[in-house]
Amino acid sequence: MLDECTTKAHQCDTDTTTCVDNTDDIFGYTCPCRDGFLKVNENDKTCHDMNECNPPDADHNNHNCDTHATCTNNFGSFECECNDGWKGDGETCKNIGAYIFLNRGFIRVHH
Ligand SMILES: [Ca+2]
Repeated sequence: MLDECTTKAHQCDTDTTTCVDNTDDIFGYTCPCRDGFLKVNENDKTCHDMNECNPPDADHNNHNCDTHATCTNNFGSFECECNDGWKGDGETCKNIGAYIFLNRGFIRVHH
């Protein structure tokens, strides 16, 4: 069996796909997309960045930003950042006023 993936004889784009050897056949391999990438055509050996913030369809609507966060697309992933007046990691944003109220007694203000 020829394993194009380990012999580097494949044409998969290593930035956006992973090479998977076709074990059913002497020749052949596929290039499934890495997470966060999509193919235009089934047999493409290159994938394109998925814009998680503005997904092409409901199946890819998988960003997990808080409703009070801004989603920013980047190559292979995306980022969530809480909007002004909100605080958190972007996946969960709390109103700053409520945050201070809930934590009174041991208020720590992060900048
Ligand atoms: Ca992306």
